[in-house]
Amino acid sequence: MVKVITYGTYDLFHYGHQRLLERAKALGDYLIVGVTSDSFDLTRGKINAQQSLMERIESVRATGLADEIIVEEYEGQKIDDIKRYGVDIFTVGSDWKGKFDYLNEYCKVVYLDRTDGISSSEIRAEKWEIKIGLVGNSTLINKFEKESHYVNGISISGICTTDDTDLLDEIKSNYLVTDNLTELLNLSDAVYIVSHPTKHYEQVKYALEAGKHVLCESPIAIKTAEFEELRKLAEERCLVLMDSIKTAYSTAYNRMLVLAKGGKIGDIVSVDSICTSLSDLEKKTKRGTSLDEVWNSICAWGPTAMLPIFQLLGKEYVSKQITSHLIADHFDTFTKIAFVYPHAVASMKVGKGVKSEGELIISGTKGYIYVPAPWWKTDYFEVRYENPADNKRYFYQLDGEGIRYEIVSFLKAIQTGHISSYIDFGSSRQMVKLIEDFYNNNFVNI
Ligand code: C2G
Repeated sequence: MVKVITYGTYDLFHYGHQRLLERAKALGDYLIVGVTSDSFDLTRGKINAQQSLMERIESVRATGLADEIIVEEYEGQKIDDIKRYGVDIFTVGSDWKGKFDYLNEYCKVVYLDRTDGISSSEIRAEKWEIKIGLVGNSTLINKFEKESHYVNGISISGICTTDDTDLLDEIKSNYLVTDNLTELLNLSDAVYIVSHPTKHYEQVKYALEAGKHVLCESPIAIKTAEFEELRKLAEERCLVLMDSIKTAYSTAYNRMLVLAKGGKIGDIVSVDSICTSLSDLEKKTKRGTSLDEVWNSICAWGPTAMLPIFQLLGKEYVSKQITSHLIADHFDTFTKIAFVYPHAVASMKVGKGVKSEGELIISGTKGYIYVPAPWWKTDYFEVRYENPADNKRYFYQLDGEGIRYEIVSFLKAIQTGHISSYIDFGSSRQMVKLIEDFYNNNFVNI
């Protein structure tokens, strides 16, 4: 019996896949199809398969061509599979020509001609091409544009900015750059807003009223009443309004949450997060930018620093104290918030004019999780115990600081109508609430 094996994602199963499987089957008597898992696809750069692993397996099963279906989960699995199943022929489409020659050592390798004119990427792009306009004066616009190329099904419609100093030249020359939001909205299905937080409410509202989906750099507003109003407006109009915090989409961060919640360190008793950066404030001060145009510490870092606290301990803290250091009477170069929960405590320290070790520590009754600086864009963390021999280290690839996964989530939310944000509304609301407290002078000034 000649055993044949082939692998693929098989997203939005199409004629090209069908033909490949038919010819693969014809090469022998028994066909094994390896369908890639979502996490394996992530590590090989395929980030926006539309269908779940189960749906993709079901498409392959429905062809009736596969005698056996397996899941491909890790780099190097092909060799293990070939040995384990006694495979005679490995086959794949000609778009991979040469890439799998190394398998010749274990079995025969056959590249089958790829079917022209059809691909999952094109189907995704055709079905869902979403035009996103970028709004604001931040360098995050450059990052967002760069990351957008990794996600198919979206294009950038232009940039609305009142100060293009930080905008890359190639972006200025390739896209419409305007200071007129209406002009940009007319060309867009959705917007990413990263303007100064004091402008968010007005711009988010304007975009939603124009029927556009919104991804807004957190905080969405600086008053809870405004946040609630925007949320209601989005709901009424069936539009997506998503809070943007890239860390929420980092693989290491999410695995860390699961381990912490799963009891790996026992009961969680304390969460301590620190986020600081000096360069933005320094650069803008030198340039003479008004402080009113610069993100202060609580807005720039507050939502990121609060994220693990709310996601691990919930939003129902018993008390909190905000302490800030101000310059020019209103701009916090440093803020600390101490929280007390019924059975735990938490603290966050954020700074735009104060530097510290940007680490995250989650303390539990059996051990602790240590995420080294800069924890908000880490690919690595450790679970540590009293006996160092029990310590475990975890690595996960982080591409594009999480931004590209965030874009995928936003896109999926638009396409499916289901919010697939990793940040729940309760957390977003609580972030706004604390920022509102700060603006209402509910803090100790040091
Ligand atoms: N294919 C094809 N013609 C097309 C599109 C795809 O013959 N128009 C083939 C591919 O070459 C591959 C199979 O169909 O053999 C599955 O394609 P994908 O779902 O795109 O999976 P891919 O990323 O190519 O995965 O490690 C190698 C893989 O797992 C192959």
